[in-house]
Amino acid sequence: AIALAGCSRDAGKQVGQVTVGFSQVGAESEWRTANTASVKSALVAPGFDLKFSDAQQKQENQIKALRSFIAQRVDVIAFSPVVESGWEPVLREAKAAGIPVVLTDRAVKVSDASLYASLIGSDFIEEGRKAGRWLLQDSTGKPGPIRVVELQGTVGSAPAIDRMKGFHEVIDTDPRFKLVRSQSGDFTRAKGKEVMEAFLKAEGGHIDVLFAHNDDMAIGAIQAIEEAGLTPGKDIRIVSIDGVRGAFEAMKAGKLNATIECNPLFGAQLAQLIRDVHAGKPVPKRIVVEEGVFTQDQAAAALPGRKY
Ligand code: GZL
Repeated sequence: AIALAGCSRDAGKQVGQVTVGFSQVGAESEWRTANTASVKSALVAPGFDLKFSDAQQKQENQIKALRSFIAQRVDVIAFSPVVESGWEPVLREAKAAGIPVVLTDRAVKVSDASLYASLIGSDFIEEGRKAGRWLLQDSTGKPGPIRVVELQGTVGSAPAIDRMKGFHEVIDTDPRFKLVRSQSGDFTRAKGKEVMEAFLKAEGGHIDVLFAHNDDMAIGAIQAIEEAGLTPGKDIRIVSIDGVRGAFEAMKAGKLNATIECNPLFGAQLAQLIRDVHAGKPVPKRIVVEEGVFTQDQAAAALPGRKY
């Protein structure tokens, strides 16, 4: 019995402990950092043995991590797919190895939905709609044309595809809005600033609104707008998504007009989902995280209570 207890598969693993392999997108934004903290606080805990990997926003690193988790024969694999496509082969390998997969935050495009047990995360199309509805409401009484530039998230990622879809579903109904530029800033402050600089050079002072798929790109763009001698939040109204602390600080300073909350703090829900999947219990295919909308006038009061 003693020899068996020491065998390689379960060395150091307590009875009843769930070994989880988690592949995170990277550390590209404040949102991602908060999400990692939430996942780790829930899974670096009794009952779990967490193997965590950061992919630096590269799909090949995520696929390598998933293959490593399969080789280590973890009990459950969880990951936030950096892009929607290209996952079928490795997900089939996980299925063949009998290892259930949980998607967190972002979706995948696969022909066989049985390749993953559940997706827990936000409804990005609705987040895009909320940004569009805020812009419509904030443009009441304003004449056209209202010239809009858009900083897209990571090319091919579910949030970038869906936020764009939801935003345009709403504003394309109003002929005053003209989308003059739309390009990816890869969800980072640095790239957001760089692309906004290019937009400003190309469009001069003829930009009325910036829609950024996340707050980090909006914060980078705010720097570019100021360096161009314009006033963010006034000369160019800005709406972005995530609701991170930096966005509340920018709104408090009058430089950002609204942020659509995208809640990263689903670690505890994920832990319960993983327990249920491991126990073979039926789980919902889609778990949507609840979230709100925050505007400039609410920022100062809301800031102290923000958890990320
Ligand atoms: C959204 C998440 C996005 C955030 C970005 O759930 O996938 O990735 O909006 C992050 O800040 O980089």
